[in-house]
Amino acid sequence: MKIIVTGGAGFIGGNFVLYAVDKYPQDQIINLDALTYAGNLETLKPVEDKPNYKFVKGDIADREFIFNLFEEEKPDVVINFAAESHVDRSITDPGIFVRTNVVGTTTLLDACRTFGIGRYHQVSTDEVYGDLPLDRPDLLFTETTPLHTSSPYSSAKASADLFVQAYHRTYGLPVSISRCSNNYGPYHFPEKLIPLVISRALNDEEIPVYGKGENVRDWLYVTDHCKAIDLIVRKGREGEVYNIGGHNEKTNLEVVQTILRILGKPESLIKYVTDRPGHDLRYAMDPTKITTELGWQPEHTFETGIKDTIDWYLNNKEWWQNIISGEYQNYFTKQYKM
Ligand code: NAD
Ligand code: TDX
Repeated sequence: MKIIVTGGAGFIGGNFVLYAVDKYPQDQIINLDALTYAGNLETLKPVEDKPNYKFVKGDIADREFIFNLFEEEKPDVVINFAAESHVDRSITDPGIFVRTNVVGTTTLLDACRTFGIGRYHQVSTDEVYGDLPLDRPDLLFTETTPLHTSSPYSSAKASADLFVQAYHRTYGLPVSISRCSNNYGPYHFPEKLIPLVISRALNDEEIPVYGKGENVRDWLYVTDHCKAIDLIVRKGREGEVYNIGGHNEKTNLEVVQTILRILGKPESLIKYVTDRPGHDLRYAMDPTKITTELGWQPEHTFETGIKDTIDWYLNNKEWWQNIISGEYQNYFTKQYKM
């Protein structure tokens, strides 16, 4: 089987490529990535010489390039991880989110229609469902929860999901969609909460917490997400949406305090800063469908996953120090004014 993985130089796509190249030596994995600020080929070092792996630099919204690639490679499966993924950046500059997340997705769908495909899989997010109230722990997102987005990021992701479903209904394209909760783990870009806290705490720098730190996220270790996607692509039903999550709800403050405690750093590093505009209060996934239908179960709890993640950042300082020593500093100063 020949699989095009888009966004494979990013956090989740990178973890997926490392997993799939190793697990399926008989498959060909083509990693297609534009190498934006979030793409990093260092992540792929362990597989770069493997015979079943190939990297191609390119933009999923570049129609001519994508059509040429599909004509040449004739992939059996496309798994679309490529996206602009940071909510804060979408608030500053929505346009690129429309281009990559919406136009990029429809370009891939058109190429799949034109050249034929066994399965197109869209990697989506819990954020398409909007948010849940903090005082109703009984409420969870299911696959039938209406789409109700808050940020330019989630609106672009939801729009892409609607196109994927339209291409299934209108053209019969064999698609699937997964919507996962917040991921964490190795190779996570340090603009996102968990790697930002780990990297800054290790440097004894202030940690920005939005608002009162009361917002809740449902955390899943990245390899559990990758295994779920693999299952859906191989065994999931066409035209279906599958929610992915492991029932690991934490307030942001709990997450920050846990990391500081494990690292032996003081809570005085926490700095409460102006809240994110439109900040979603709570995400919580109901993964019953993927659990009962496909037998998926997460292997990590938050407690084991966060320890493994911190160990990874301690043992791979070069990976993240290279990032924060570059253009990232300008982003941080502009975003946080600190
Ligand atoms: P990321 O920002 O770490 O990586 C995105 C990758 O896509 C980068 O390698 C980047 O170079 C590439 N890319 C960006 N624009 C491109 C373009 N036009 N053409 C080709 N490649 C391009 O993102 P991530 O956190 O790994 O997220 C991957 C996917 O998973 C996204 O679709 C995201 O919406 C979804 N998701 C993320 C989370 C999470 O917690 N991070 C949770 C649920 C779903
Ligand atoms: O400096 C910060 N301080 C802070 O309090 C940052 C970067 C975040 N936060 C808060 C905002 C959120 O409530 O922490 C929480 C997590 O923030 P992010 O790491 O930016 O993730 P989130 O906005 O929840 O979105 C993530 O999960 C869903 C991913 O970035 C998305 O790509 C994915 O779809």
